[in-house]
Amino acid sequence: MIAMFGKFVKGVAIGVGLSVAATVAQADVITGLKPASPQPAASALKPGLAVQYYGAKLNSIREFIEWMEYDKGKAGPPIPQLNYQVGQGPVLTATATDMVGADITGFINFERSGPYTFMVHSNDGVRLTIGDKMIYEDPEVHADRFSDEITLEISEPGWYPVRVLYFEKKNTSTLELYWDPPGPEEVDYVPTKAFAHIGK
Ligand SMILES: [Ca+2]
Repeated sequence: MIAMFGKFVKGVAIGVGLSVAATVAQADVITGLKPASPQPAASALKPGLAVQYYGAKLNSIREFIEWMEYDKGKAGPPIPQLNYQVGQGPVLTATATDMVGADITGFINFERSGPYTFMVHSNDGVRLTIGDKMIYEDPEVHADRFSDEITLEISEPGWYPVRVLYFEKKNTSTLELYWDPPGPEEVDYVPTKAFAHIGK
């Protein structure tokens, strides 16, 4: 009896494990992202992402969106890539070290089709949208914190619109974007060559 019971429990455990793994795998793959249409002309693209800065004491991405209805902000130097873990230093390409909202826009290039796994490291709030889909949000004040792995299944290579809403309230700030593209590359910051914006 004991042996049979043990076998039963083991069988249930394996069954549950498989179904949980299958559910997680499905939930974690994001599909249906839309490439920019039409694709931006190469001659119009400048390196990095455009950014509009707002001087505001914010507690959430929702507050930031409301703030932007009343404040046009100020354009800052383009952001070459998202690799900022600056402690108490200046936020991104701004000069301020605290109370900054950043509306970051441009394009991200997927050179090949296939699965791209992203990770976001943020402090404070962030919302990442690619190809018209929100792929990640950690919208309130927090210490440095990583997202889970976020896998995008890209069916069509090319430039995709990207928008990052981000704010730093006080003390330390971090905004990093990592990916693991299909192919031989390993996990690293999304490289500068994968970002562009329409320059004036
Ligand atoms: Ca902070």
